[in-house]
Amino acid sequence: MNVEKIMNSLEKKHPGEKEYLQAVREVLESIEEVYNENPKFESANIIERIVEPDRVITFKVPWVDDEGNVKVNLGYRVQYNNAIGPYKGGLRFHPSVNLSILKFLGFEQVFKNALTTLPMGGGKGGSDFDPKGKSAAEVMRFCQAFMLELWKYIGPETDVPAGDIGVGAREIGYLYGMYKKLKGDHTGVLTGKGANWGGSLIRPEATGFGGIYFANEMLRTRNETIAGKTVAISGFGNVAWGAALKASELGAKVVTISGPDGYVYDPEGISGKKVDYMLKLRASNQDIVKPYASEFGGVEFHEGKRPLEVKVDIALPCATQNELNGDDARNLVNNGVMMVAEISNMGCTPEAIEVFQKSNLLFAPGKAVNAGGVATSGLEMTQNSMKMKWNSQEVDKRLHEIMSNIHEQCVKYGKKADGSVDYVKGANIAGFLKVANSMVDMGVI
Ligand code: 2IT
Repeated sequence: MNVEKIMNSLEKKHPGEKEYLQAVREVLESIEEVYNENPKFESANIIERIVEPDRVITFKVPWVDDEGNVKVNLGYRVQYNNAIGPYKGGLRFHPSVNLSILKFLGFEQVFKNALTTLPMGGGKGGSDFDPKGKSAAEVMRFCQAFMLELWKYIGPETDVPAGDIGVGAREIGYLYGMYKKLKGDHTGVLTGKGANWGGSLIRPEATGFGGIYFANEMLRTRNETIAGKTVAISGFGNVAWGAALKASELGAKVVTISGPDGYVYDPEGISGKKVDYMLKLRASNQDIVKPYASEFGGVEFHEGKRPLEVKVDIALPCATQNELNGDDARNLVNNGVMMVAEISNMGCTPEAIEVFQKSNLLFAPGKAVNAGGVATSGLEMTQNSMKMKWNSQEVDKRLHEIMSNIHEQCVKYGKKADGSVDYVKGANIAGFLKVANSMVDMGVI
């Protein structure tokens, strides 16, 4: 395999798809060695097959706003790879959504899902719909219109969507309701469902909880734990909430959360009712964190700034792709940060990752750290097909085991000569081998 040659040809085929090209390059650079050691991959041309999605479905979504205006958004589903199970991955509703972003997310999802130990292929979808400021009725009408098209392409053994940025329990409810009406059966075709109608306990918390379990495993390699550490979290949505909840429960002090408007610095630590308040912030649909500062005393709000400038022991990006750049990384390193774990998908730029890897700190990528979310979606699928429901201890125990297993896989494939772990390489190789070997087994299809 010649990484530059493949990248050149992809850049020609998919000009301007920068997030997609970034995600592919990272994986190819990690797996080059194992790929070249296994001639069966080259003879099956796995590389050209794995970098392209199986198919991309795009559609228009017309809907009517509260004033009676007819609006049109774009809808997508990228069915990336189903070698090890049905396509599985979230839906993102955000004005930034485009094909490049969904292809990068789908590509990441393929390897992430392989790491979870569960039988799930990779996919992703969404829309450029902006939920900010929309009424509940508008969100419902949009979700219904979106599903009116999407339902033809999904199913419990075909493709199982879930939430991502802008798609939470409420949106999954509206999407599921429409699917059920159109299809006429009550199957587990979406995950992240409500607890009363097929959803798994712990699914809302799972991405953040899993991220903290993984972070603790990383710290354990240095005989440390998260207890007593100061933590900067970016974002304030579902993922940031779960991470803040578990980190504070385990005795860490979470000092920041952030939104598009800036970040709050709470030196007392964000725990208890302050973590609960994050849910209110989210539910207000305003996409801002400033109200936190007026709700609680002794808090600073830094308008237009990002929380990575704060001196902390641990940084957990929990917002969106490329939110942490080279300057942020140098800042964190100069401030003596000991660990950066991406809980957002591809939260760090390649330059930031390079800075981290050159210093002696612990760094791990989103596809390993945040896999607890989709893993618990997998556990929801298991419960749905058994027509059973596990209690939260059962789900949490399995989530814990899965995160430890992912950590072990990263160590197995990412251990360096000096004993430290390259988690980027470890996660990419472990995920790749599982998917690539399955593709080889199944022939050229
Ligand atoms: O990025 C992710 O892994 C998710 N948004 C969760 C996907 C899922 O199917 O639960």
